[in-house]
Amino acid sequence: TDLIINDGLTCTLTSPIALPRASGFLWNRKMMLHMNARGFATSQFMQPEPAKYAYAPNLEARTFMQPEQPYYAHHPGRFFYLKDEVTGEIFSAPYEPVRVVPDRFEFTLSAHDITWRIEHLGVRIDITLNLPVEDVVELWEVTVTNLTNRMRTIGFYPFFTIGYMSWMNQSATFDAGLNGIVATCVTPYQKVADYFKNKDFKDKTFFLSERAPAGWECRREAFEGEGGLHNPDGLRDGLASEDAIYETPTAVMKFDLALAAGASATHRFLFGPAFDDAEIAEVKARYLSAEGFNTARRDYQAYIAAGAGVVKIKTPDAHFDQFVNHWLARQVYYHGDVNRLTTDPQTRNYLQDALGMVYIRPDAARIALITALSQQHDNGSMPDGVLLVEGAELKYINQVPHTDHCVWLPILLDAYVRETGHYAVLDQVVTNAATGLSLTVRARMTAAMNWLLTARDHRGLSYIAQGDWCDPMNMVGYKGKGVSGWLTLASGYALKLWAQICADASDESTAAVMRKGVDDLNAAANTHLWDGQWYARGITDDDVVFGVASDPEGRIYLNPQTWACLSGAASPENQPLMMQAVETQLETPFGVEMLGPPYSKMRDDVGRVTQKWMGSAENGAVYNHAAIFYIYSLFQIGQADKGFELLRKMITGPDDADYLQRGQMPVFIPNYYRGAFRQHPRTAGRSSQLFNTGTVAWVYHSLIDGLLGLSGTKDGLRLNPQLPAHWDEVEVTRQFRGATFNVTIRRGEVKGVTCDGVALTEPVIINIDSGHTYAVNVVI
Ligand code: CEZ
Repeated sequence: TDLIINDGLTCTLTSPIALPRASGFLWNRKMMLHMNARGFATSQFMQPEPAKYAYAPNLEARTFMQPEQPYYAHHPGRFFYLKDEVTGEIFSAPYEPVRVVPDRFEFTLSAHDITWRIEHLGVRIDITLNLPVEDVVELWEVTVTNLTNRMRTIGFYPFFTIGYMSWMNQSATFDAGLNGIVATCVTPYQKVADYFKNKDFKDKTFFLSERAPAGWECRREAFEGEGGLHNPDGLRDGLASEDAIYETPTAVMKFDLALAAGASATHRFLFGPAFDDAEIAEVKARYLSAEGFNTARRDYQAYIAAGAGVVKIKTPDAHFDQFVNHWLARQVYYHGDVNRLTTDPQTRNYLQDALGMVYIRPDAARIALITALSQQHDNGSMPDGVLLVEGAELKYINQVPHTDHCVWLPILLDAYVRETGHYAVLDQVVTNAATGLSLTVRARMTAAMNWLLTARDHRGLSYIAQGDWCDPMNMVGYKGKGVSGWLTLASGYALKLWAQICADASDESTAAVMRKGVDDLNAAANTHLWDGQWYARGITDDDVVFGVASDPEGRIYLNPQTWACLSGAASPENQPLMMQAVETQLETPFGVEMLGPPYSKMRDDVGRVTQKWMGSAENGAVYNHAAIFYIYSLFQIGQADKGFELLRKMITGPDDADYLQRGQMPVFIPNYYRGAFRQHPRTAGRSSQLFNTGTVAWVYHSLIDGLLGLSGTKDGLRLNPQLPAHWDEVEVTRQFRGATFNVTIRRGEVKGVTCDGVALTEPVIINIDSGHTYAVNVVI
């Protein structure tokens, strides 16, 4: 039935109703737009904290994207009503608010734009949405074409919702000079201090047209009238061209199109926030023309192309290739280049997003590492968030003490030095501006690892405070005694990586200390957390071990098993036991769940995670971030078949049944698919649609170090592919340290590696000549 047509460069959804939450996203350095196939939108821009320019129709708490983002009839969106002025029939593109299923519906995502082609009543509407690289403005181009062979008179009504801007002051008017509707508000506040903070805010929302409209309306209620959004009075009675004066603003314009047979008309619009009319006029001058749109598109394509990543693949699984070749790097780049559009990213997110950047723009990864280290506390611990702009503050979750942030430092640094060979970074001096302490990266790393070693209890297990990687695991250790099994093992892995980096950098003495630390951590975990078939998740303030066979809920958690493989705590005898337990208790057709069975009620010695809906997010969803840790670890222990099987499940499709169940297009990996497969199969697999996730950095990392096995070492490129058994041949183009490697991996009798025709004794290519293209054959 071809619900989704995926040709790699573009991905098209052909129904407005089969996947009602299907979505794509565009971003630039100052804004992000999450666009739903039916026309609903969630957008934010930075000033410098996240803000909106299109609001809900009622006063809302400050919220941006949510998992399984709920939409409703009046949800903010961008819509185009069309009316056949002869018959009076109406419909709206892309689909909302009229909800007439058109004769043809195509919602198409590419790396740099979002387009629709809608056909109905003998009219075609082609809609293109672009963002520029620098400014906060949406660029909309709409072409209406008469598909019949008679003359048509069409009323064309772009309808951009503005919503309830402010209870203090809101209005909107048509500005003939700008040729657009400008809504104005005062961001609500009460504290005097906020007046001074807010006074430079972009409190205007503009909707500009390139052509002069025949009519307009700024009042939401008047436009909708008694007919409502599905059949607004404004379309029946004509637009009144009235201002909104402390009435909820909207932006509707009317254009009378007289189209001969086959003729079309193109309209361009701008939508966005501004400080004042002068700024709107500037944005208008820059963009609102065919040339302005074209320049913006070219620049934006170049921006996206700069994030292309370091591998292109051809495997027996074309659907997998399309995701890896066209979409994966883009999502990694989004995270790493704009830090999820926050001014105080969680330290662990910041460092893992930078892990992805190692393969996209290694310089940016290094800068992130240095920025994070420059905010390290003098005792070696890391703050909960990294402040990125002057005046930023730690907010929300970053006010809750978590103990894992140091773990992510060596994970990032290891990937960075192996990819770039730039070990000199270890000697870079980093000064903490707040405390004045100057130390080398090397010293700061060791201090962070030593902090992990000291923040442990009498058993040698790591304190959890109010959370570790799992944010909502906030009540295991809030009294100061509870410990995290995962963090104990993750600390082991972190120290193991740091030991290796030190050894590679000829610092054997630190390496030895770190290896001893790893042994201690692993021994403590094996003594106190091994439960017979798997590792426990932790021990509460009241000394209750949890995540164990005797627990009716939360019996097994994925993360401790994963990191026991990474740290080396899990013996080769125990690994298969754990894998078996994971397979029978956590695997689902949509991937592997992060704990099971999900909690059905509050466990107040575990915390908020147990209050989330079962199978959603950390309470036993297929939480892809945890799943990809597991996958990475499987490749590390040579379990390529299971590793690939689970990796492949992160991408939806290509069969319709899977698309329908998950509701997600195969263009990004969401933070979770619903779990609780064994309790609630009806909803299992449903996508969160949330594209903020540490998953994607680790997907890249897993491709490089695992599946494709084309990882950096100190001296060169190591070839250690781990293909699933059902793959016989793979071709990869790998960029590495300035050189290009065309690698063919195939199964064969005589194993070994040749490089430019020469057989290698070790599977490592050294003395790499940047600029050279190598031909590499690997027989496995
Ligand atoms: O946030 C993510 C965090 O950004 O959850 C991960 C954590 O490692 C990331 O740092 C696992 O807990 O309830 C909560 O506070 C949740 O923890 C969410 O905020 C969660 C969201 O799903 C955002 O992706």
